[in-house]
Amino acid sequence: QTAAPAPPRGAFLVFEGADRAGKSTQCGLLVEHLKAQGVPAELWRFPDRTTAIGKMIDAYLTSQAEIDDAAVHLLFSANRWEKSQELQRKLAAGTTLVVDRYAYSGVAFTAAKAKPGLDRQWCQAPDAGLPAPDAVFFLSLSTEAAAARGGYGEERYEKADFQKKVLEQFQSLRGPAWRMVDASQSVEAIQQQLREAAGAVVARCARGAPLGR
Ligand code: T5A
Ligand code: NA
Repeated sequence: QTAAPAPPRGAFLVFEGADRAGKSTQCGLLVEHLKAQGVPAELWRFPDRTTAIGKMIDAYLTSQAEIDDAAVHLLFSANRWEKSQELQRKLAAGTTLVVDRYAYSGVAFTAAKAKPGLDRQWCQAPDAGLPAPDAVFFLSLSTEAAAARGGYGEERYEKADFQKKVLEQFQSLRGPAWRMVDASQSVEAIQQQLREAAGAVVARCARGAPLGR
């Protein structure tokens, strides 16, 4: 007996990359393109700073609050869990979600702190069981090129030496769903590649594809 085919659904598209690689720029353009093509699509981001947990994370990132490294790691993960039911409902209803950062940022940024007790395995544990993206578009940009984009901002992690460590962590998180994108190209050239790659994933999910964990 064969299992029933998976029903059609929206695609779960994640964007990752170091700070200033152009994730938010590309996510915004991709959502507008998908909508113009008649594909129901929404822009999401993590951290989602609008929730109670997200407000604590925002205070931490803007240095208005000090939070223990392990505790803030769990808050970032909890921020994904508190959105995961809604995320699955949206996908099941046929909406494609373009998501600016996800659990890979969570692991890479905490593991890059290289603190005892915060190794990669510990960092990955709280996110185990979350919905898995259908594709992870990794915008790849050197720390030097990123810093040249108007310089890093004022937030906690926006320092070149730390960003290098984050990039090393991201490298070791690469999996089969990852698509590496050269983010040193023009905004338009990157967007063109993303539209083609994302279109194929959206079409596959619309034909019915099980959502991973
Ligand atoms: N974090 C996050 C954790 O520690 N744990 C977690 O679990 C999660 C989810 C969140 C911080 O929290 C950390 C990671 C982060 O440090 P955020 O809100 O996602 O940060 O970060 P932002 O500061 O909003 O965004 P980034 O710094 O990551 O920038 P983007 O989105 O990659 O880049 P973007 O699109 O804003 O562009 C940056 C600049 O470059 C220009 C843009 O105009 C802009 O000025 N630009 C280009 N210039 C030339 N060529 C191109 N192709 C360009 N594309 C964009
Ligand atoms: Na951003």
